Amino acid sequence: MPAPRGAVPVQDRGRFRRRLGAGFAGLLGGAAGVAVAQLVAAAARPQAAPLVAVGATVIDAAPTPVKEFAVRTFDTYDKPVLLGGIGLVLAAVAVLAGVLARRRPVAGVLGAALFGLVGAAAALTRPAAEPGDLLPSVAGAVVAAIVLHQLPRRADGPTRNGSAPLAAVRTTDRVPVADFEAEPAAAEDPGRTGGTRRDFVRVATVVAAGTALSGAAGYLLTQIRARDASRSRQTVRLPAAARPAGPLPTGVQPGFHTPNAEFYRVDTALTVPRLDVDDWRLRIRGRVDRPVELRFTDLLRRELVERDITLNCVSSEVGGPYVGTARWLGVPLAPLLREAGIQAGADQVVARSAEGMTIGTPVETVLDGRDAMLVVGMNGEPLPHEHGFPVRMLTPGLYGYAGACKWLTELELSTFDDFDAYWVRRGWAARAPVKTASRIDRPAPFARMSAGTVPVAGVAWAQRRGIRAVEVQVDDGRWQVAALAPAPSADTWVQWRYDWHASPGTHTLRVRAVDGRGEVQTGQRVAPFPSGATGWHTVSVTVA
Ligand SMILES: Nc1nc2c(c(=O)[nH]1)N[C@H]1C(S)=C(S)[C@@H](COP(=O)(O)O)O[C@H]1N2
Ligand SMILES: [Mo]
Repeated sequence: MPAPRGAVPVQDRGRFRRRLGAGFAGLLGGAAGVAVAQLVAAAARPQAAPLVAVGATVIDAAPTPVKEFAVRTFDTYDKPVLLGGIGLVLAAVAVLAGVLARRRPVAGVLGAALFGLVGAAAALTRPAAEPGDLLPSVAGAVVAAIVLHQLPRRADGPTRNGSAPLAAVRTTDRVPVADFEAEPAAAEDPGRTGGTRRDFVRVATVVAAGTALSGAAGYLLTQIRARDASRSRQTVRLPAAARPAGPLPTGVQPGFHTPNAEFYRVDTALTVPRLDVDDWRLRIRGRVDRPVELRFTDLLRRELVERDITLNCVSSEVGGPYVGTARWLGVPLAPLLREAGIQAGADQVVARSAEGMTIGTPVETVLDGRDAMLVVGMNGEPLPHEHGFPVRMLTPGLYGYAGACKWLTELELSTFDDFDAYWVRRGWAARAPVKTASRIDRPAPFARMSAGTVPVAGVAWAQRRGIRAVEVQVDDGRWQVAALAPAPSADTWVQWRYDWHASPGTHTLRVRAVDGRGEVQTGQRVAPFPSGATGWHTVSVTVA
């Protein structure tokens, strides 16, 4: 190396800069690959996008405690956090591939191939995968491979043996000491190094522009898809119910129905499945005498019922937010299954969804007279996409993971011995009746208020059994009976209220319910896993 004495720092800095450039080139290659993969997926099948498929695979593979931690820590941001994490790992790998590819372009190709393999493997092993789902990953990998092969070495200028890595560079017998920026040595021959840098910048610019374009096109396609899907939803005209729910009993307070936009959402879907109602089919198969396939219009021709039903999630903590009540319009499920002819021994209905969820419901709960239904309407409109459009299942009295499959596509009559549904495989209870629960909504935790009469209010629920009474305890005092608003049925929550004569100081408010069978809600604190939380909701407040 003809590096002059004393110029070592400059040379080091030059090498660092070349590596920086190569790392940046790697990042660009990764970004280009992802953008192209997303674009191809947006055009073909959104769920086949490598980021989404890898994310979904991570969600499915994550042990239950990790999932719980993620939901607890990040709440509804768990999915963006997951995608962000995957993005960071990807970026790190891309930078590394770029740095290595500066001297060995084949390393860049290998890095890209790895990216493609992981993405394709994830996409192809999704429960609802199709062979074509490997295309987005392959397309992305090819683009990333080309960029990672061509760009990082251009960060380097002419190589040691004098052969220029690109035609535009004039050969020289001198190794550029610093070619990425106008360092002293480079300044001696601005034409040569300028050419190298210019070529790197030119290629990088083209790649960046292509990446941005692909990204924009992918985004646009996604928007168009969403618009088409919402059009499909808008074409739906729901018939009136043969058995409507009727007006709410007088005395029911505002807020009884949870508006669709505020209804909690719990699912494993990284992208909301947006199904087209005309393409939708429901197969009823398995241990039935007459398998059937139904279209959406077939469902609407049947007798529809309308019911107020409270739905809640098993993963909700005591006092947690994953509970809501809606007016559901749907097709009663029991007659539908009976028509298909349930065979002796079948004790589990396995519901499958468009994105591959499986939810197992005891056959007896569908047939015992409760309003188990295939829901098509929610609070007066077609089901929102987030809540399972066009059709979801709903089983009053069971937690959502055991009876409320969204984006429903198949009902298989099976047995609990033969099949473990998604959450059961992850340790959650196979049979999951809702536990009696109550919640204080007012006052808010740690609220400050002045002495006098303070309304304490909230909801209590024990679907199928109903709520007989709600009691409130202040500090360690006697349990006081709260006033209950009427409820349309045992399948909904009940609004309660207790007028508390608050005295100055810090106080603890506690609530418990008594279900329709006279059983008092247990105060024993139990975590949501594996069959639902128990314990009394407690709120501390300060009275001035
Ligand atoms: N396809 C599908 N259906 C699903 C789920 C899911 O992840 N995928 N989650 C279940 C769970 S755990 C609950 S609590 C309810 C929540 O329904 P919601 O999001 O409409 O409130 O949907 C159930 N149905
Ligand atoms: Mo749930």
